[in-house]
Amino acid sequence: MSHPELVKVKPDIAANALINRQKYDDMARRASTGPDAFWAAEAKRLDWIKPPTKIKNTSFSGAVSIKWFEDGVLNASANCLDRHLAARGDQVAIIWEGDDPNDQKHVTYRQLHAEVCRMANVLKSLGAKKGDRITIYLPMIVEAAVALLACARIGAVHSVVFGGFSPDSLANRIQDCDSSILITADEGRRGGRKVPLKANADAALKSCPMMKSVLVVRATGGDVPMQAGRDHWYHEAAAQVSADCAPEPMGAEDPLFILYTSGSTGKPKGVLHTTGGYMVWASFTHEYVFDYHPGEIYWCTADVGWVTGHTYIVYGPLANGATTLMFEGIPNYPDSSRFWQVVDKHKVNIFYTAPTAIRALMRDGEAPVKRASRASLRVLGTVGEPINPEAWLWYYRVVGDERCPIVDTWWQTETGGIMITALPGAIDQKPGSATLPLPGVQPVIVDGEGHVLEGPTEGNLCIADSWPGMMRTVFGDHERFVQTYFSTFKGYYFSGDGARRDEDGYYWITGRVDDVINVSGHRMGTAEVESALVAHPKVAEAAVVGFPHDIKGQGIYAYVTLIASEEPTEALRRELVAWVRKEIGPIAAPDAIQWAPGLPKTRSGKIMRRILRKIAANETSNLGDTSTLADPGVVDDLVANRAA
Ligand code: 6R9
Repeated sequence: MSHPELVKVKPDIAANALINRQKYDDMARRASTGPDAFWAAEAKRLDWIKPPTKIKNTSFSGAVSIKWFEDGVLNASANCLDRHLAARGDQVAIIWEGDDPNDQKHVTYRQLHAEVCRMANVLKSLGAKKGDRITIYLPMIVEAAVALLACARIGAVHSVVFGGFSPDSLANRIQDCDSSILITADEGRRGGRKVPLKANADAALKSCPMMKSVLVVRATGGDVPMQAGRDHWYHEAAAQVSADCAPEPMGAEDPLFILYTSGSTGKPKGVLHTTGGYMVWASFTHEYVFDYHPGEIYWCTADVGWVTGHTYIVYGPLANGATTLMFEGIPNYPDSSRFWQVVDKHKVNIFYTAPTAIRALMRDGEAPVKRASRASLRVLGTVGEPINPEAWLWYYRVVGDERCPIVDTWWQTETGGIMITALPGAIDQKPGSATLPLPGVQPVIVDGEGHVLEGPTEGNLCIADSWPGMMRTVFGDHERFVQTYFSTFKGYYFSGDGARRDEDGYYWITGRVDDVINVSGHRMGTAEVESALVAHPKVAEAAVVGFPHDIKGQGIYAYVTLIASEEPTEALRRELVAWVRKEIGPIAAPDAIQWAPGLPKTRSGKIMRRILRKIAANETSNLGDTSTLADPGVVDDLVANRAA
């Protein structure tokens, strides 16, 4: 599908941006020709207890060893808090916007520092020490950020488990990293409903004998049972300790956190990030990608349970002394104008969200957006999946009034931070393309045999050399780290994504390589077909998978959700097949279209294609684990209404 639009950097934005095109080119050159000098200079954005003298010491072959700034000593929480106190102690660090539009809080750097010290002291009183793993299972409340930073302060390794995960998933993650302290809350709030976190935790802990202490934050005031000796109310414990806690000196390569993420096989992997390189990457990318200027209000709508929340709600913005907004709610509660009401209320300058949210809001039309002025907005971002050009253009035109550049940021839990993205003042945008790599990132496209392809091409997206923010290992299983990321293409980090590079060197992520469909020997990105379907005015959302086909090898099976005012008809089905054929070509025409009132999505909004592939293949007797779906009921409907 060709989209001729090129959205050029606006001169006034370039003039005021931290990075213009000339500076970008210069940085990219210096980062590739002299990484040691480049990253030694960038490391100065942090406060080091002992500055590093060794910068890069990494190998992508053999046993794979990644070390950055290895003789440096620092503390992540001191970088997010203490060093800001003199200049901006009374500046708001966190604006918290509750699920209920009447609930809000403003927390200054000084207040946040005191609260983090208190929680750090409480954790110490429970016996926590450097290197211990602490699991965090919290809703989007200020204490979630406090908990991350309190762990970092005492050198404990946090493992955040998204509040929407089931007791079983929580238990598995606690067991895998052998954590002995859990920080949770009575309940969470989302979209006017309550999430029974403490009850889930109690259920999980039945199979976690290693768990010694549970710290419970009182969030809703709901009545929850407390187990004597094990469970402690946070507010009671915090009242007993001081608001001073010296930050633990940490080696740059000491672990900062573990975050579990799913791969195509096996149980979730504990992605391990360490302190120095991750913090440099978080600060570097947050400042430059969002063109963050002091005093601006920055809002990332992710949940702190995902890597986006770690890097772009907590560590990146706070390392940079920013004001970061934390939102407890959802995009359509109380109604689908909520995001834009919050933007106006708190005068948000930089807004970062997911394509799935944009597409959902698109369904409700422009009116809810136009009810807010959005005059404060300056930069818009997306993350999490490929954004189809239609959603991109809607975001650009309707939300940003064609005023705000869009940064489509490609990255992964494993990469620690953003890797490929436009920069607001430097890189012309193309709707649907993540555009160009950040300085220090060396993407390569590799064919199935591991040959690096040059020029305009398409293949497997790999990274040729290490960058400071990358994961260091899979917790407790370095061999799995090597196998998963470095064995498919020797000497390269393999992302698991496919990508196309165009004649301008721009990257277009085509989706997970495991989702590529091979139709009669032609490779087809599921994202491409979905993008075409979603471009149809009657289609709200679409998910496409391959299914076994006698003649073509694989056929294309499309699940289509129509906009609210449309009814599924045979005529419309034929119209959509013809539409895709026209948009991409005959090989992309779906073999089957199933009307789907809803798609099976994880709570982070990712479509669970594994299930869609099984339904498409008529293997419905064993759909596997559906417990992490936001709404498992969706699956029954899809099974019952398979397209013949
Ligand atoms: C940050 C995050 C990583 C996977 C990644 C890719 C997809 C993320 C994207 C994107 C296209 C973007 N992805 N950002 N695809 N364009 N801008 O989402 O981490 O949850 O680990 O997911 O998400 O497929 O491999 P994570």
